[in-house]
Amino acid sequence: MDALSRAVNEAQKHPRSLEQELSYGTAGFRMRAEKLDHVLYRMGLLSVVFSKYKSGTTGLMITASHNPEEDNGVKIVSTLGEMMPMSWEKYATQLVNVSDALIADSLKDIITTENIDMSKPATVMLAMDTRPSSKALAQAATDGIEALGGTCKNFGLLSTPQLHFIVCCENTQGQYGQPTEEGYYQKLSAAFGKLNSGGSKSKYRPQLYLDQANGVGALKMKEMCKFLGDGLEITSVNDGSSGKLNNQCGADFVKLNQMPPAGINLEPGMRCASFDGDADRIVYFYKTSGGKFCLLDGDKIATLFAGYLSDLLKSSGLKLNLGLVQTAYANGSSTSYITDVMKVPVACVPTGVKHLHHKAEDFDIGVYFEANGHGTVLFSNDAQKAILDQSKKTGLDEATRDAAVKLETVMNLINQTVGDAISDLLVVETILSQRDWACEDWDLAYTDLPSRQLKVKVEDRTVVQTTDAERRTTHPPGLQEAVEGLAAGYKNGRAFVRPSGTEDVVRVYAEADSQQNADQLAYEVGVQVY
Ligand code: NG1
Ligand code: ZN
Repeated sequence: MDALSRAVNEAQKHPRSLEQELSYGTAGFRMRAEKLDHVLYRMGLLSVVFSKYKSGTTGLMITASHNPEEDNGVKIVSTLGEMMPMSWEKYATQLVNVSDALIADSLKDIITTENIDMSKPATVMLAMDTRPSSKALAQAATDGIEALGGTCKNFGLLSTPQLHFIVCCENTQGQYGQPTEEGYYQKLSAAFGKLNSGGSKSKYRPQLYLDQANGVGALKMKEMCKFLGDGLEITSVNDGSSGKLNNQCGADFVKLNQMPPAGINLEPGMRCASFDGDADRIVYFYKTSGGKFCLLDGDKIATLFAGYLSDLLKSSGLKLNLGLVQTAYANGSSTSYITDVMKVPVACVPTGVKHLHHKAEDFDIGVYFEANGHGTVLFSNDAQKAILDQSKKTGLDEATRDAAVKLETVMNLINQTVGDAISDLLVVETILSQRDWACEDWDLAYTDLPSRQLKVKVEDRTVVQTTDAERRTTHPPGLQEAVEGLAAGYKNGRAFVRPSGTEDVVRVYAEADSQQNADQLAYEVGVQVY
């Protein structure tokens, strides 16, 4: 039996019972876990075809990130650890929606269009988060991979960014690191150790309270700590030993509710952070001596990173352009600060890491973050080479060389393949330590405008269509004018509406000069959508 017939045959074990049309969204396919069996089988098939197309090892991650424990999802990772290209999303959508009998036709269509040599070998690296449904879904994916003759390397539980890292290492012959979980800990901990070799501090304390969303990040951070030695003392909260995944905890909960997660009795002087369910997002928070809860979100992390890298660039004598990439959800104060004070170019792109990542590639050093805490830094090949050359150059004065070596080491601490909560945590801690800052010092850069996000359930969210990096709507008629009119009624008022790519809702965002006004504006805009 040829591979395509086997793919159809094996599909009997994973029949498509769902009539609903699915689409490969902001983060792959994501929904209630019980609906996903055939989706995983078919994404197993696609990851093999994609591996043959790329002539390299691809990845398949089973997770629904910050969504409730009952959900699950899948996304395909490309050979350098980046997301599967957007041009392939239509194939994923098509393959998932055809009837069981048409699987071979759908695959043939992709193979012919992309001119794929099916005799090439294919390997897929698979990993999953801690959801109860993940294991069975991993079996469905494995069945798909093997039906098309691919080799499945199942890594079991990993954070999403760990899988991206390992896939990248595998396809770059170890240049990026060793393609194992241990290789990940070794690379990051070695860089962290070099950058944090002691010295007395007056404000920075190497103690962090870490809310791990009861997810896979808890297991992986525990492993990482074994490699870090006593450089950083972490108090684990929501480590999965009793609570439910993402329930009253995690980065999304803290960001949306602007309050500490369950399990942390927040007191002034404590530095805290929250991971999301698959450890690709992180936010920090603390309480002022006056008792106010303060969030240090993705925007604040981005400016911390960009400020530090920009200083290192200046001191190292390197002429590389540094830029920042945000989405419409970035707080208006952050954008003004980056533009007016830091004087760093800033770009705005639609929601979803793939858009941010892509845009960040336009810079020698591109820092990208979503306000919700997903982000990383990309160094172009030329930038990497320039930094390595400078750090090895003889005849430089000590301060210049030191800055170049630091840049090189920070580069090794950053997981460039995708936003990574563990790597980002280690970079934040390094910068705070080197600057000798407490959270309050970091937070001084700018003051967030109060904001509010709302979800509105509508019959058909695709009715809302957007333009200008989702900052304006083009449909339904009149909505944009109404939103602008409402925002104009508030000092510093700004609002926008967009359909979610991961949930069946329309999202409303508003900011204004006071929390009450931001709440009111969000509500008024929400009424327009409803
Ligand atoms: P959607 O549902 O498209 O808004 C959400 C997040 C994104 C991104 C994806 C993937 C917000 C407003 N949106 O997308 O930033 O993280 O999930 O996880 O936070
Ligand atoms: Zn996530």
